[in-house]
Order: sequence, then structure tokens, then C-alpha cells
Amino acid sequence: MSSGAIMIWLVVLLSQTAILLAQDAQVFFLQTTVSVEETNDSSFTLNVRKTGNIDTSITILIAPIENIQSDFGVPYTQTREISAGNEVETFGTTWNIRNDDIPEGDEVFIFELSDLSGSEQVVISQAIVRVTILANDDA
Ligand SMILES: [Ca+2]
Ligand SMILES: [Ca+2]
Repeated sequence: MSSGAIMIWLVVLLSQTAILLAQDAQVFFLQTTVSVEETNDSSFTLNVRKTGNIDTSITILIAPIENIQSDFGVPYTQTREISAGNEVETFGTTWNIRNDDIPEGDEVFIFELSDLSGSEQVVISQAIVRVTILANDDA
């Protein structure tokens, strides 16, 4: 191979590596399960982390997969913006519990990261967290 051909080969190799690195950004839940008691003023926090580099800011929706306003009150969805850059960014979203009058067993809800917009460089790598509102038989 001539030195010119080697140079071209190196440039191709480096640009492919750069594309791979650029796609390496991830957004994910830090927990897989969370439990919370159903009492007045109780709440829980879902932690989300972004790793890897993104050139533009992104937005992401954090929400239960079904409408569960009766158990969580409002707002029951949250949208967050994550700024461009290379830093590891972690943020918590806090959710309030509605203390209803119904005696219940454990109530399980799935919360999801979705609707990622603003960049093709990011993948959602842990999209689901299971939230359990613990049984409160005395309503
Ligand atoms: Ca309930
Ligand atoms: Ca209840």
C-alpha cells in the first residue's frame, strides 16, 4: 500500500470510529424498581442519567405508560431538557402520591423514558422503572 492509500485508509477508519463514539451517548433510569408508601405528602424520586457526548441539547419525556392521574395527581408526566456536552448529567424527577380512600393491595406502575428528541446521537438504554405504591389496607 502506498503512503497515500494508508492515509486515506486511516482517515476512513478514524471517521468511522468518530461516528461510533458519537452514537455512544445514553440516557437511562438509574433504578429498576422503586417503592413508596401511600400516605399524605408521600413522594418518590426517579433518577435519570445521561452519559456520552451530544452536540445539541435534547428533550426527553418521563411518564407512566398509562394515565394514572388518580394515583399520582398532577402533573403525572414530566419533560426534561439535557444540555449539549460531554459531561455525565444526573437529575431527579419527583412525583407525588395521591392518598386515595380505597383500601388497596400493592399497586404497580411502569414509568418510561420516551420521546427523545433533538439528537440522533443518543439511545435510551434503560427505559423502564417499576414503581410500587405499597399496600395500605386501612385506606
Ligand atoms: Ca391508590
Ligand atoms: Ca388507598
